Amino acid sequence: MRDAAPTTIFLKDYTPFGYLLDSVHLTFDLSAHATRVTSRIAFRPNPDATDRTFFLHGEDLNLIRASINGTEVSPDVTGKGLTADVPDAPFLWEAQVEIDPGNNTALEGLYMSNGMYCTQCEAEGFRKITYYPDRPDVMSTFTVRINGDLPVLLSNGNPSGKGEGWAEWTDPWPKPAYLFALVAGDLVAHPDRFTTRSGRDVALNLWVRPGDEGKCAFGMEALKKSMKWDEDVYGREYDLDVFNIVAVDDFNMGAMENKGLNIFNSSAVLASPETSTDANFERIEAIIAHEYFHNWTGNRITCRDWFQLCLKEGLTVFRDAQFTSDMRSAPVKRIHDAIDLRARQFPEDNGPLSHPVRPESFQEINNFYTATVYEKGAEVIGMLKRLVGDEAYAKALDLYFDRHDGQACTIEDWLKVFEDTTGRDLTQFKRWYSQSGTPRLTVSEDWADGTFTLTLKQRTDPTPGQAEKLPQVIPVAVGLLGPNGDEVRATEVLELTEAEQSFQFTALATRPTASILREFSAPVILEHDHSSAERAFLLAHDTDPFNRWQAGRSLAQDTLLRMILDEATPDADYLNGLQAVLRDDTLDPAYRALMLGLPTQSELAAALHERGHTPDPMAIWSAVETLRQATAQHVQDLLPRLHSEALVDGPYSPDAQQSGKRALGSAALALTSRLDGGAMAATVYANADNMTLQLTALSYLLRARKGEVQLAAFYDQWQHDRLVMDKWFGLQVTMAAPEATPETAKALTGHPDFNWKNPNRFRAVMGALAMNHAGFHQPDGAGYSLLAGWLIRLDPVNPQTTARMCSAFQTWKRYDTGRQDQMRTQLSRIAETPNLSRDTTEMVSRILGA
Ligand code: 0A1
Ligand code: ZN
Repeated sequence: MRDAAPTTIFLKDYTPFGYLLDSVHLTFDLSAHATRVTSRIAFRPNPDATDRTFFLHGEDLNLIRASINGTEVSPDVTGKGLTADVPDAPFLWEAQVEIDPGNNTALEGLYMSNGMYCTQCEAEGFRKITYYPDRPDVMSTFTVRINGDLPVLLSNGNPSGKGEGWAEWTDPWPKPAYLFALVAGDLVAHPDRFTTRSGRDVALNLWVRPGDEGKCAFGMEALKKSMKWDEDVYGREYDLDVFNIVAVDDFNMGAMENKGLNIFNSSAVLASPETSTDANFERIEAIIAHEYFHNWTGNRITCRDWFQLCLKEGLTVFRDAQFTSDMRSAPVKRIHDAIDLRARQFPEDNGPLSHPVRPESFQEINNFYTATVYEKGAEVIGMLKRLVGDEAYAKALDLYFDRHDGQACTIEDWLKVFEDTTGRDLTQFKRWYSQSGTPRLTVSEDWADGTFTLTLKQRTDPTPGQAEKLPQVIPVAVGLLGPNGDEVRATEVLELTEAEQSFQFTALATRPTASILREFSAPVILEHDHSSAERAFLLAHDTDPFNRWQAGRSLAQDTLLRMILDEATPDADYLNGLQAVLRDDTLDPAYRALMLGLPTQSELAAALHERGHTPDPMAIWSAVETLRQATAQHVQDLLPRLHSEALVDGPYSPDAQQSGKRALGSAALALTSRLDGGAMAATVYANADNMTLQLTALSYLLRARKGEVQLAAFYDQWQHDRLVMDKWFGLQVTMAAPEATPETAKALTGHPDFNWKNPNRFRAVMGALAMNHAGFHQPDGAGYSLLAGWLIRLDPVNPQTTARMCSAFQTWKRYDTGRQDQMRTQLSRIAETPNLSRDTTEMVSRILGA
């Protein structure tokens, strides 16, 4: 229910909890609508705290009884928790509450999914399970007894007893409540084992619903690789006798790192070649790694408070990115990450939802699991590593694990280990954590007497709550190329610390071409007005694979902007440069496939807006279509060769090499379909023996406005498989013509399989609608009102997913007044809905700038 006045929580107000917890015992008597949770908690006064108020969080709980040292008490209970008078000495708190997991559609706390009990406690879900100091700096060991007549009963830690209808689990590692988990259901295990480097034999299990056993092998392999990698690269070993992963169909996010019992959205763990695409496999490998790596960065060392969320998330994303680079291709991973950052984090950081990597206030913490905290948080760590060097980074991490194991920490603790290791003062670097907005880096060049001068300027536009910005420390990796493409200066890292700074390169024979921000060394917007010829030169010669790709991307963006603004025709430098790259079969197929990508339509809208133009989504869409058509014609002769290079020998494998070939094949098929009206795509579809091929072929058929027969056949073939059906729903909206997009999405919401209470299915349709730029922004506002109507309907059922999806409107001020008015109307319609959740209220009011 909506609070009368939503309260804002501030970082500066942090105070420790008045009590320490020596142990927690929980007993669950499971029942769909009347689960009893009995807690026994040993408290003692915290000598480091001044405030001894005994307040326990609790929401949607029915308190049955409570006692202190065996004497019944009657605490003051509100909708937020309870307070009680307690002794000024150690005491035992006992309480029993009743909860209703069967009606918990918000998927936070204890809830049910297909008859299975499961939990989600991050960030503040444990308070929906029992009364507790539900904050990450309160840590304790847990013993959990589960009574229930289901075959599989799981919780954190190691099993410590079981019998008919019950099981007990003991977690020896003190943890905050957000890492608590319980699962009970009719599940089957995909078992395996792992021996740690110091000889601990760990039983691994991936628990799934009967019928999903065939989709476990890949996830399990990814887990074992992650365990080994964390030992090899970070020296971190696993610390329990069992590691359980459970797949659940109803889940708000990707997955959750609960100690010893990770819970995964089934879309983030279940995979088979027939049902999953290469991209699904890659994502699963990364998420398994991410959750596993949290065991050290998040669980053994956790966050003092939720403002420090980036302490665990930025670092863990950085670690999972390193893992993916090691398992697959480092340049390809870096390019993917840059694409993702620009698509998701830049719009956030340059709009009404902009916030620092470490926010300073919030109303609902669930709204801060953002691209800024996660992805920009990881970029900040990458910059730190680049600035101090690999060796110092490794030493600092060893010190971090040594010094802070078992603690709940802050960003100050994190930076201090780097200061202590390197002697560097990180005061200015710390602005990356407090200052929001994407810095813009402008470059100007000068050449005289064998000296090449680069002048770098930085500026960050004002963001909500931050009018004035100070210069940040920006590591700018630069290399110089000679006229025939040789590297005349290898990559070096320039440290930009001032608003403006010049760097000189002397003793050069001829004027070089500068390759700036190599490897995307900082999460900034680079404004370097290179000519088309210079970009084409870098596209042909840059020795840094990231910047070579970037040169092509910039050429593409330049030509698209000219096509949109000046009705120019596609640029020959771009088309010829691309052709040369495609022809170069020494280049990794995955890399060549990336070269064929274009900036997203939303990115183009942002670029137009930044240049003072009002983006017209339909004009952007047609420019992209025209450029695609021109590209297809221009590289037509090369397509047969690309198709044959993309052929894969032997059985399907989702590894980097094969999936790179398929990515190139798919990019070539996209172009071919523009020339043959989908004939080849129809053949590929008919012969496809894996989901990657099946889905790409189907998508190009749909784009060619063919494929109705295949779409129906696909439904018949996969109707039984919920994850594949999510693809079926999403693809139709993604591939619809702009004018038909809202209607297509609307029709799908009437489909009997549109189970809108399932977050994956809801996102399949509504997420695809929001992502179809020209379709969502149809001038009649049909996309806006459709999405808003569904968000209003979902809010009382699942506030978290509703609030996250409001971000579809975050760019509303970029567009023309007609569209702005329509979006404002829809946002106000949401805002004015009676009893709107705290989550959605906060999001909508931030987006409106209220
Ligand atoms: N910590 C998890 C993500 C996660 C966050 C919040 C959730 O519910 C509000 C669920 C999962 C991770 O980083 O993987
Ligand atoms: Zn995480």
